[in-house]
Amino acid sequence: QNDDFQWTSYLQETDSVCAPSECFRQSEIPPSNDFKVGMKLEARDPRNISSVCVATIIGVTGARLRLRLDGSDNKNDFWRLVDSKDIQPIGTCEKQGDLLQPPLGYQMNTSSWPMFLIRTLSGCEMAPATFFKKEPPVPPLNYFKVGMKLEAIDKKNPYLICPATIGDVKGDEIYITFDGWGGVFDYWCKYYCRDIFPVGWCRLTGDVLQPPGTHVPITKNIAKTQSSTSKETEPIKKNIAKTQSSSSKETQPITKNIAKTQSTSSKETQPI
Ligand code: MLY
Repeated sequence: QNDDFQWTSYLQETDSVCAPSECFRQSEIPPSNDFKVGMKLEARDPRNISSVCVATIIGVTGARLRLRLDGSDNKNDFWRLVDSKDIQPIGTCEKQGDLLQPPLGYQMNTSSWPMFLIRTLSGCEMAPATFFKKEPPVPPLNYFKVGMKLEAIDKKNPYLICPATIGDVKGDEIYITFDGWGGVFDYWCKYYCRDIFPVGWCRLTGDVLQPPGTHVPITKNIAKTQSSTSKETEPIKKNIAKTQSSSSKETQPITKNIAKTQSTSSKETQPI
């Protein structure tokens, strides 16, 4: 998997560094994903965040779940990490004295909801409580610096995780820029956003990492470029990077944070 893109050679080619794991609101050892397609759980409705709804797992990718709200259409699927606070076992709502809500865009008459709920839950396979992991804490400070590399979800195509660069830092906000895509997909987010990951995340979780875009030339370390007055944004020919990266299976750790992760435990280890 990801045979056509390797961070190690890419970081060398771009003369850049990865954002250390301390920057992220992610477990240093990614959580295991034990969920199975078809299982049901409770999920916050992304289009109406005050509602908790029933969701079915439509797909499993890396440490993420592809979810569809029961009673909704197939055009509004969303993805959540197994340690997201937006998901919980079936029964959690009831225990708290709350009611499960129909999703925004519930396709039938609202009066049919109570019966729909009974039917959708009857005999369903409920995701066991042990599969849900605790959300990691917010890092105490915004440690991101302009030019650092990371893996980030493309919010316009949220199933995609892509190589990205910190383009700007302002207070507790960071600007995520997608390598090779010319700015169209870039966005601001909080430094503790759950949609961004350290370099190596996809390799560790088994999720798919997209290759950089080919729409604009990849530039070298933007921190360096910004600090000097001269234009030294030498474009990197993508095919060169490809040729180099495909020549060998990489066994060497990419960065300090990944090295740490790899040496402490295997992928199967469950965080607390
Ligand atoms: N079909 C879309 C996909 C773009 C994805 C861009 N991400 C990876 C930054 C398009 O080509 O517009």
